[in-house]
Amino acid sequence: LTMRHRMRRALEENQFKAYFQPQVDLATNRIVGSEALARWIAPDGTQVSPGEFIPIAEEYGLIDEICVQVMEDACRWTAHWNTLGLGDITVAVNISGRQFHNSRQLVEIVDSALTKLRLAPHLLDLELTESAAMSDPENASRVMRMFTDRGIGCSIDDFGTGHSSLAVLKRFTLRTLKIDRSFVKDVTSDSNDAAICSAIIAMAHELNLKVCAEGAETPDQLEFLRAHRCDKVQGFLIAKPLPPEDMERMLRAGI
Ligand code: G
Ligand code: G
Ligand code: MN
Ligand code: NA
Repeated sequence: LTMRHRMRRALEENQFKAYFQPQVDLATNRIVGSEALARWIAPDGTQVSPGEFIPIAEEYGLIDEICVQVMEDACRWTAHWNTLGLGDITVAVNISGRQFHNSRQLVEIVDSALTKLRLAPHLLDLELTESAAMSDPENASRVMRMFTDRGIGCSIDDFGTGHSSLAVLKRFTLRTLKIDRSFVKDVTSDSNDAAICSAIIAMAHELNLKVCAEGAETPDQLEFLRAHRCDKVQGFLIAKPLPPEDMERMLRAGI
């Protein structure tokens, strides 16, 4: 069977799911949301990583259909968690540059998922990588405005790695900057990484944006980020991307 056939069949069988990596608010130490990460789970349990199948799906023109499955799964679980009375639980979904370019489709996918799964728009965040945003900033800016007009949040993912123009950045209607995990990795031992992280946090706050750091793996990294008033953090220290049942267990435990 060719890859295209396998993907088609996987789509028909709803094999594309969302896993959830918890995001902790550093001021309160509570889980306040998650990042949804796509997983292709075959019936025998084998998983294909999105790093592998997203580029292929884009090439075959199947990215929108996969996005629908992952977006709906992410919204369904998040809407469910919001009925548990644990406070507002957000979800951030990754969007590829190609989809941002195809904005009519993307807006339809997002609108229909929110309506179908009854998730409040402010609980959804869309993540676009810095490199994708900067490769076509006029379009990115226009599409972000369409989403923010609906109350949906927009974030820049992998911030610091994608040739940002600050002149462009200031025109984006963003909610959050996500510090790339390459800067977090050595933040407690490399003074340049420490300077970069604290500068990104300070700049984001001056621009009235929230900051989420990715890839925290040690308590020292977490304490550095807290001391520098980073808003949110995600990383293996807290949890790896989890199946929804495990994410729900963490939410209920109030970690
Ligand atoms: O979870 P993992 O480390 O395998 O993710 C690999 C990459 O795939 C990450 O850079 C992530 O941003 C991207 N990714 C994960 N889920 C999605 C998705 O639903 N859509 C898109 N476009 N990219 C995703
Ligand atoms: O590009 P994006 O930020 O969406 O990528 C998310 C990817 O980063 C996921 O595949 C996830 O598995 C991975 N990731 C999340 N937390 C950590 C971490 O603490 N350490 C490492 N090495 N990878 C992480
Ligand atoms: Mn991301
Ligand atoms: Na990232």
